[in-house]
Amino acid sequence: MAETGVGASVKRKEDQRFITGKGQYTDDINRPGQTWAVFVRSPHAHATLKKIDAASALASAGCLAVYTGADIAKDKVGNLICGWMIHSKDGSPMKAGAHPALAQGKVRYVGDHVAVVIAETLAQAKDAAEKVTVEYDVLPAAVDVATTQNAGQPQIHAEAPNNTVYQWHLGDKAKVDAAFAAAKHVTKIDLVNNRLIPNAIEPRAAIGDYDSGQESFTLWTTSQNPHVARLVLAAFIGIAPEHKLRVIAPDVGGGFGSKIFIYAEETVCLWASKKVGRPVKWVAERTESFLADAHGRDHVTTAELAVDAGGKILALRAKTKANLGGYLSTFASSVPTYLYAPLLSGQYDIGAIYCEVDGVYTNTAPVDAYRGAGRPEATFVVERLVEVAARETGKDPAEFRRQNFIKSFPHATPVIMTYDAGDYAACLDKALELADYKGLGGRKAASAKSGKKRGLGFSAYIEACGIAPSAAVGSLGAGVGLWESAEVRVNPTGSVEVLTGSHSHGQGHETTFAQLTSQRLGIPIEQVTVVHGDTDKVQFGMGTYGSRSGAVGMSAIYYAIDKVIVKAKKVAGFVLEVPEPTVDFKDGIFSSTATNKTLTFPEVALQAYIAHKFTGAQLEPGLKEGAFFDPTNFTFPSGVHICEVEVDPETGATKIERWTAVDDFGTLINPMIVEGQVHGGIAQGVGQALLEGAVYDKEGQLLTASYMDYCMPRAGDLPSYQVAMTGTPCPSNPLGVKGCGEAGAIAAPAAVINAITDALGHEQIAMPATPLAVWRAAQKAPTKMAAE
Ligand code: MCN
Repeated sequence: MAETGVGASVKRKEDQRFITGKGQYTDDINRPGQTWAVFVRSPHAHATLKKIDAASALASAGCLAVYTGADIAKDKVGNLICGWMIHSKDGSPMKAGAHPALAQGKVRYVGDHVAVVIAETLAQAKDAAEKVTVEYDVLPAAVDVATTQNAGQPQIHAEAPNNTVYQWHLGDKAKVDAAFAAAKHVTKIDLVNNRLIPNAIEPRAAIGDYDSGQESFTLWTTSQNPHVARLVLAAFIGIAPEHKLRVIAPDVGGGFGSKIFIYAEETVCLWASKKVGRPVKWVAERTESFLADAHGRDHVTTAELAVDAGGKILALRAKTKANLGGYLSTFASSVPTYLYAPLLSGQYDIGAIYCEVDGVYTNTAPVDAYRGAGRPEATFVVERLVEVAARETGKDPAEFRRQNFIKSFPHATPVIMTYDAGDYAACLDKALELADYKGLGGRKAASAKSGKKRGLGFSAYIEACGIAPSAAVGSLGAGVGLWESAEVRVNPTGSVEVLTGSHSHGQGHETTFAQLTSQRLGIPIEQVTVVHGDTDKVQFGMGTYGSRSGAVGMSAIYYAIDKVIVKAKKVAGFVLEVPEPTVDFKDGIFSSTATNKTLTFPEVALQAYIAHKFTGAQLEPGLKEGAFFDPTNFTFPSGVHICEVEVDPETGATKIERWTAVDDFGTLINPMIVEGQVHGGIAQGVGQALLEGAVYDKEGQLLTASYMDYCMPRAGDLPSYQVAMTGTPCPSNPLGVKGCGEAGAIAAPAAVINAITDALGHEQIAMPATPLAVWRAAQKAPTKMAAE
């Protein structure tokens, strides 16, 4: 059992079907009588819709219908929602404009949904879509997050004057101002956290299918949280009551946040399937994904750090403008507020923190959570500030960090977080050793001999994940609870189905959840199947994001298993004819001090269903239990990543020579899967730091709408990572698990930029540090640093 239980690097069960082409993705599913949807999208960033003429489209071969915003308004289809209420510092609620699934009156970004064309085949739908004539009155566009609030800028939503959705703040301004006034040294930096476009391997897709006999709908969709999709589509958008709507998210090829949200396309496919009386399928083409998937990041920030004469950090303040795009996506408002500012204490004991965030509309695609969601932005602010402050005050960056680390737990920060457990110095020590920090000087000298510049950058990140507890997020404005549910169904022969409200789309849940279950029930891992992603099978669930499935989802399974064991012991007591309190269960065997007989788990399962050894009055037959788990706190994974680069000042090329990651994810269920999560996260963080960046021109045209223009990291851009773990168990869940799914993406950007600026000798470089940007920066004279 040990080789498949908790702590074992079991190969992923699900990979057999994925690597043999047996996965079932939404695009693999086809329904009898299926039709195809193609969306007519706005070519303008900001325009009034004057007239939509669908006559020639409707006359074209195979075209069945063309629907516009007027049709969904007539059918009273509700608007798409943003489920997190943010209040401005003056107490007023955020100012959000309507977000219809098909544009009404106005379009607000290139790619906005103007009409949907439904035809017999995809080719016919595309042909017909080209024949829809739309008359636009083109308006000037507000595109730049830094200036969209300025007087004279185009107004995107009448409800949000100056394009300002909220002016939010967190922390004690007066205390921070006083600390800055008393500081010996103040470090000030301006940062841009570049806009990213999620690129899951599988583009989004949806099939809406209305069954007139049952008066019910089924939606197959690429979702990370099918129950939340059903709830929103039922309760807010009003497609159908929940019991008449089944949402199935089958195999999903990655999401990274972009598939949390409830988008226009799935809403329209569902609604249209009833109108045309046939299933309606839509599959995004890659350029549609670039244009209309929710983007990530896009902050402009000024940040300052106050330090005393002894090198102690006194205070931090930050002012951020966060781009929310042309409409508020499902969780957009929470990302630059409660997922960002509460992490501005980093791993440091900082007495006072104050952060102001303006959430603003622009004529760009909606911006929402993308791997890390707010926490990479916070880490970038903190770790750039700390690095620059160390350099400016002549301190070794590692020792400056160590001096300011939080050293005892629990620790309440000034920004509403209570860190539960950690050992930051342990991660730093291990990382310094693995990265051969002492040998850096020699390696720098060797690089210099060949005309190259070598630099090393730290990122000592912290994140709050395992996103829950319901009461806490509720008090901060969330519209939903963030617990998780599980059901453990034991079959009469002792095999087990685990139904979970989490959703796996690359994270290996079918393996790690089975590891826990097989170990605790003492049955082979092959006897466990994990079921997820279907609202008709799983009772309810909040889905996967915020690295919550291990800490919250698996904990619900843990407690459901507890209940199964309690019941199974009762069954065993009857079968062994011993008092139930004497029954012990260990490694799959039921025993009792009152008898020398034993029973295996499958034997007890069978007896639970046969029910011959007890009466119905004594015990309910069967063996199936469920649990909802709501933790008492977030989990706080942390770690130290060290990136070492060599920059060629002649070409601007940056080569990552070494990457050391030492992370604390508490108890590890499957170290191999965890390491894989770290690898993937670092790759995304390196992508942000060196290569990726969405670019809109002044008119709001997305210039980076294909892989020709938007550069994803490839294997050759990445080093071989050196990954190690420390482990302080998380006290707020029974497994001691902390989330690992976003850590790499949170840590990496600051490590890369700290390394490049170390190599260049000045701080003047923004992300993405492309060869052109680095070459330009390399032409600037290095700043004389205090340490020199
Ligand atoms: N795990 C473990 N031991 C721990 C912590 C986690 O063995 N101490 C395991 C878990 O059981 C799970 C995996 O590691 O199999 C990731 O767990 P967790 O950190 O809880 O994250 P989630 O499963 O909730 O996944 C969400 C997270 C997020 S928020 C993004 S974004 C992301 C990520 O996972 N998107 C991904 N990793 C991704 N990986 C892939 N392949 N595709 C995505 O879209």
